[in-house]
Amino acid sequence: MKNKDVADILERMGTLLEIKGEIVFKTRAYLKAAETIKYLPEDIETVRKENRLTDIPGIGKALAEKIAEYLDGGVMTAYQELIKEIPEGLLEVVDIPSIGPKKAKLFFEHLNIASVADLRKAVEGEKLQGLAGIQERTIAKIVRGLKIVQEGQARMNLGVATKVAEEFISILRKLPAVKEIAAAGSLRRGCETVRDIDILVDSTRPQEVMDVFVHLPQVKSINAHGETKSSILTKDNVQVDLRVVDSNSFGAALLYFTGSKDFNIKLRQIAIKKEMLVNEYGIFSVSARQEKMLAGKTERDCFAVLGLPFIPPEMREEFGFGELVVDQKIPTLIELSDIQGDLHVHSTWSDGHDTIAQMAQKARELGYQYVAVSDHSPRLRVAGGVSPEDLKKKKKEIDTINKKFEDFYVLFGTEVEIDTQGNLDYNNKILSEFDIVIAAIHRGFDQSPQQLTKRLVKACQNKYVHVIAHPTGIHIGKREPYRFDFKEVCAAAIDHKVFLEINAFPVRLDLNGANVYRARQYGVQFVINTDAHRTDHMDFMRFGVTTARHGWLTKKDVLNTASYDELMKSLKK
Ligand code: DGT
Ligand code: CA
Repeated sequence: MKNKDVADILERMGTLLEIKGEIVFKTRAYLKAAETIKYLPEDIETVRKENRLTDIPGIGKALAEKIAEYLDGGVMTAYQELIKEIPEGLLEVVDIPSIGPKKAKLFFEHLNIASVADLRKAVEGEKLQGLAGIQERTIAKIVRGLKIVQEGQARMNLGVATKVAEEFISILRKLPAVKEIAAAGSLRRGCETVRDIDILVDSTRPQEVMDVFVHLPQVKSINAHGETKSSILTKDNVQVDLRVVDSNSFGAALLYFTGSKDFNIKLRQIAIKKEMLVNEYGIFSVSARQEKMLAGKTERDCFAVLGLPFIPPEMREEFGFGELVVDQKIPTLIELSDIQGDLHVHSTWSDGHDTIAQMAQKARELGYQYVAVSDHSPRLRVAGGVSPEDLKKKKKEIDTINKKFEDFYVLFGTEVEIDTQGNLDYNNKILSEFDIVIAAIHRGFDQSPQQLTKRLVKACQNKYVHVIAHPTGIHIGKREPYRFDFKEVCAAAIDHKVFLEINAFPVRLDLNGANVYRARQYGVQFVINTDAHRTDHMDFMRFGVTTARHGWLTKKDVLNTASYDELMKSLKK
């Protein structure tokens, strides 16, 4: 399946043409075609073989020829010609927050900056100063952008990490030599970002497992190839470490390599008091003259000999440890199957790809009782916000769809803009007509923490607002969270019965686990939403649930675990 490769090269082409300064009409065509092919439900190579490329929406004769050339011979002449003129390195330059195609072009033409490394050097050598339209403020933003990207490249989001790990695990699991296999590390703990992937295997034939692992087609380079530990880099530069242990130590190793480091330290302290020793091979008694192994086969056994209940991996963070020690009761954490609906999805009424009917169909396939189609408001023009006139038509469409179902409900929602003063983009009369109102900030991130706090608090005070979406505004690897008084916003949310969102979209995961944990301690209630812009995105719910678990949430902390009737009661303020 070459769909992703074709989509990638078309997207790169579109972006390079943007940098070159081509007309929007032309660049858009490439970007749109890339998006279409990325989500094409069939194999692009089959489409090519059957000469149906021009049947794909948005693909004309010229584009089809380029795609065919690429599929048949592995090169696209037009792309090769273009990168002679506009270096490929600029694709990474435009990915730096606050740098768009125009600035990339300016830097390239005037300073010959053709890569992120060039840009970094130019910034350090103060070469950007004095360029037309580039002020000190802009340079400061670029410096910050470079830093975010560097950190983002060092850590991938939970969605990417899960995909890579599951791919390796599903292949290795099939080997006869593998008895058990599991991911460990930050991924298993449900952290929103992951530096590298740790996989653990139970086997008595480690060499066999290692040989298969390091020679998989996904592997770009081998960092280490040992008897019980190997480490590779995938073609997408993700580091995957594989360790093999035997059955007697599998539980102890899983416990050890799941971490967190802080959690391991606390466990060792508990063990010392009981005259025990904990390491990746097992738990040992050190009181007798001879060391005796007490547990190691399963994690549960290890916890038990330490006198502890089983602590779910998501709860093994430093931030929760105080509570764990004081009160040994482990809450029953929320599960994906507890979720009864998604309250923040978009449709073609704003910037979504799919219709309300298609989103509803997907929600039904997921076994949900309800979905709220919460499109943007007009001020977010880039996202095609819905005008007050169109809201009436949208509502009618929802009513018609709802007539078809007896046990499923589409809610009339909105993701309304909180403007720079904290006012909402629809008036109260309009807001009162929605089933659910989600308020969100999409601009003015640079305001003072006081002003940002004021905006969020004011939104909570509006009696029609039910939810604050992606409360910190983070975009993993692209944008830092905006600064505001978290505690004050939590207090306002509690006072006005507003739910804080755990946005499950992998580049957001906002609130993250640590913030959820904090907000929960204050007494906040939550909702887990995908912010889906197409049906496939609704599958991201699992990452939101993992994040909720990482913040210790139970079913009752989360609005959308409620049945439809309970939900509607909760939404009546
Ligand atoms: P990451 O990869 O930065 O997202 O986070 P982790 O937690 O996956 O960290 P990693 O991959 O360095 O190590 C995996 C686990 O192995 C870690 O959570 C705890 C354990 N571990 C690694 N090194 C040490 C160590 O020096 N001491 C202790 N106690 N545990 C360690
Ligand atoms: Ca790791």
